[in-house]
Amino acid sequence: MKKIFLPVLSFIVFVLLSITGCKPKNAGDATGSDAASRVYVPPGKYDELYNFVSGGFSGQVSVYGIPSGRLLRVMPVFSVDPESGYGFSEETKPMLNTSHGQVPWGDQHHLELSQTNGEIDGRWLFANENNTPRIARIDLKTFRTAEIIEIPNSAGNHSSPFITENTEYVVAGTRFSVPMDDQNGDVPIDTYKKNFKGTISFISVDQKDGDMKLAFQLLLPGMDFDLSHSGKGPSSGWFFFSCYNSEQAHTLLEVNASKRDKDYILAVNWKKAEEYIKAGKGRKQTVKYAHNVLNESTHTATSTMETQTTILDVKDFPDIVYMIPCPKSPHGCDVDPTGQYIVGSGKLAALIPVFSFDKIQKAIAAKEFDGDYGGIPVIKYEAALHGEVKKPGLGPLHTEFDGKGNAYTTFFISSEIVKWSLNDLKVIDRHPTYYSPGHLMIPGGDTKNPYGKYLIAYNKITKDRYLPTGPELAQSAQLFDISGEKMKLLADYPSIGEPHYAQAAPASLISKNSTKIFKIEENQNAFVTMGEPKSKVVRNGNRVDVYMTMIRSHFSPDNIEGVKLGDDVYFHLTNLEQDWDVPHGFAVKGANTSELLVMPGDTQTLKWVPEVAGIYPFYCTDFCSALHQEMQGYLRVSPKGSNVPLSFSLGKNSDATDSLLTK
Ligand code: K7E
Ligand code: CUA
Repeated sequence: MKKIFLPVLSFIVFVLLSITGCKPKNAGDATGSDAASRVYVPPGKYDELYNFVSGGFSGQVSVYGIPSGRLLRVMPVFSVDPESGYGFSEETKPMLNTSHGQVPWGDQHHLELSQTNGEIDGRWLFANENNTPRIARIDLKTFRTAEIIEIPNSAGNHSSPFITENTEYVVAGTRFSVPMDDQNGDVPIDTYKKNFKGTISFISVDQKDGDMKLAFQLLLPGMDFDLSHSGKGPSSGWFFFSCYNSEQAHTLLEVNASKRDKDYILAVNWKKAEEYIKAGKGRKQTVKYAHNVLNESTHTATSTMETQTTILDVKDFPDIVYMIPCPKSPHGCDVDPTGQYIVGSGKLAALIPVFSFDKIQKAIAAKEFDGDYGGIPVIKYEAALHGEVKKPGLGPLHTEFDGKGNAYTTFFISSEIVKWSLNDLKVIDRHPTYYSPGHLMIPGGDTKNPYGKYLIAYNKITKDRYLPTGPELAQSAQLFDISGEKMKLLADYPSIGEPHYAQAAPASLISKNSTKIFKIEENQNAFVTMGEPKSKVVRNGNRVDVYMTMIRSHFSPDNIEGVKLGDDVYFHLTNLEQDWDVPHGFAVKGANTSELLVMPGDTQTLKWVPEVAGIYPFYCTDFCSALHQEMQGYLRVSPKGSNVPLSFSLGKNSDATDSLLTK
């Protein structure tokens, strides 16, 4: 035991030391001379591409323009957003419901744009959440989170949400193996090998409205699934997942899951699995997971607790999955645009293996196996191998493609991007990154048709790239020009949270569908106020509903009396504007929630429970007009049992008392 332990440990120490010593020389002036003009987007002009970037531990997704690197928006997805009221308003609270109750935060790593025939189609953006396993669908008409589905039998939903060529499925592989949800999970941790299982979930996507459904799950031996990509072209109908911890360790994984020379890439024949499901195979399992959907017409999300999943134990269906040995602790698992080559990036490997789909198929047909792993046939490494990229760099993590036969891989430890040829597997170019890149992204770089002009590296370490901001620094993206033989660094820009994977698409694909306003006459929110004359305040027991409108530059009503302690007050704000870019905000003193930012034609509701009698001002938070500062009002709260009648008004300016000013 000790023999293995020490060399592995010293290698890891070396790796860790390398991480802190990774600053390349001449970090200051690595850009080409025309870099400024290449990224300059003049005032009033649009960027060429939308870049959607995962927010990591911020739980959100940000949108940048490329090539300028300008931040266009942060879209709230898995974390509450006090700026918009997402997760605080009654309409959006259900989006963050889970089987564990309301979860206000998420860890968001990977994004996938929807595809048709293996190309980006600009309809939806899918996002994963690791910690409380979930997948979100963002509607690219509104840039709003439209749906979130929780995934049962999973923990650390990392290998997710990778999609098939026609967005038939979004997949989700569990990082942590765990006891299945319908089993007693109260087991000793050292029974990992017996009780802990891995799963891969296939979530189907309705092609019309995008609605997600947990179609089926594959049950696999306990280990960690890390990343994945679907096949395309010849490998259509297949999916590839990197797996580490084939050692099945449950403690000190940095050592104990780094022992074997090779872990695996799991090849999944999902078409076959789908056939079994259609034939009624698989075990129905009772589970509990939330499915949250935003209704476009009511502007209101609902959360449904689903109770069933269908599990295919791959032991019983041996022609669904195969293991391909892959050195060593693979992270990225990337499929080239032709669908022929599968690239595994072993974090601790000194080479990059490239597998050939044709060879994998031949090996399966000829049963060129090297035993099995938990009942899954292991294809002989050489039989599946197209070839190895020798001495590419240290710590390969992720690979994307330019559609011209080249691959680009990030190297975390040697802090560089390496361009190599898929054809002869020779290194063509290398360029330092500042510092330690994780993912990289070429627009469309994981599709059949990459837009191979730019490459963006998302770096894990920022250090001295920007003005210091104390101990906490923004993470850093770096834009490269990859149109020529050599990569050229064009720009650095900070990013939000911790970016992992990203996607990008030509701007025209998305901007043409972008919603400008919600049509007020189509607003079917249960608490909409269709015009100022309909505004009102209604008491029902201790519930007070305020049907309030917003328009430049007042609320209606703006004076409310007769609310009492013990009441629950619901402010239903309808923004009556029908112009692009005229939101109004709403904030009331002492609210324990957030503001609401209400878009034109939208209705949003804030629940507020007053705790002390008195006068509570409310006001518009968004500078909406020259008289924005006049957009305000008062709410009077009286003690419990008071006989102040419920009343509301707008523009009644008579005075019950003499003003001090006129005395
Ligand atoms: Cu950051 Cu894709 Cu979570 Cu690699 S993962 S870096
Ligand atoms: Cu409405 Cu400011």
